[in-house]
Amino acid sequence: MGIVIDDEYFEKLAQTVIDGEDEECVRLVNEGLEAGVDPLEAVERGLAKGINQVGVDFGAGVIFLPELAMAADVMKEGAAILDAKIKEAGEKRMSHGKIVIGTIKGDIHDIGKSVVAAVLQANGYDVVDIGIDVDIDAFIQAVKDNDADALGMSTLLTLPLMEMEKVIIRLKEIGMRDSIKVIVGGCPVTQEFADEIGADAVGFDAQDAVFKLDGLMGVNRPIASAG
Ligand code: B1M
Repeated sequence: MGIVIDDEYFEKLAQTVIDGEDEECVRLVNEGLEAGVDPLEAVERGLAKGINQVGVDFGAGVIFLPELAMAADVMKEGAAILDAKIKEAGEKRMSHGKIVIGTIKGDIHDIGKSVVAAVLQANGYDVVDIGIDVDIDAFIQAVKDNDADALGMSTLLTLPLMEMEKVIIRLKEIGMRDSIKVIVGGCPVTQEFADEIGADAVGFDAQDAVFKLDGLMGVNRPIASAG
């Protein structure tokens, strides 16, 4: 009998991340896809739930960096399969605009940024993902090279947060600020912070990033959806 996509399925998926069980994670992801699971739901209700629990345990000193890293590897493996499906399921007809996206300098977290990139792509944006630990010059160069309409910056760390403002200041200095929309995101990024540094919008999760970018780019759609 095939697998059933229910609360128990998402809980099991989350548990594979918590337990660092990569093979079991990949098996559940693939079986879930065969059974018709929505890939974004599998990320959000399954993998992300697991990694968030791991983050809480790490923050509380219950687990340490090796366990955190192992859980992250499991999450990455599962998310890579699901991100590919999210992109495949996306609109292929027209582009709503081009966005360069990366994680700011000093930060190597890439899972959330990659999920956002996949969901934006699935929703009709051309996405240029320039990776992690991206410095000011690299962001600016990528925007120029790709003639981008928007720039997305992600971080999960509090310490390098001001790197986002430095990029915006550089855009102003070189006269490019008015020709590009800037969206920021990641767990320490609040609306107040985004306003303070002069970003155009903050995305609180991947779907919210689509919603906010649509607003900035003047895209109207009944429902922002990856499916
Ligand atoms: Co790190 N880490 N980590 N970590 N890690 C956090 C962020 C932390 C909160 C854990 C904790 O202490 N509880 C803490 C940060 C504290 C702080 O600064 N406030 C922390 C720390 C301290 C660290 C190190 C410094 C640990 C150390 O070395 N002592 C180190 C950092 C090194 C560095 O970057 N220079 C470190 C390293 C790592 C790993 C490498 C082990 C691994 C990352 C692996 C990887 O990415 N390849 C890791 C992980 C996995 C986490 C947690 C547990 C999970 C992050 C994640 O992938 N979430 C995290 C705790 C937590 O967040 N619960 C933690 C799942 C992902 C789908 O969600 O990334 O939030 P998220 O993305 C969401 C939204 O935020 C939003 O949409 C995404 C999809 O819904 N979003 C955007 C994100 N970017 C966006 C951009 C947008 C719009 C929306 O527009 C452009």
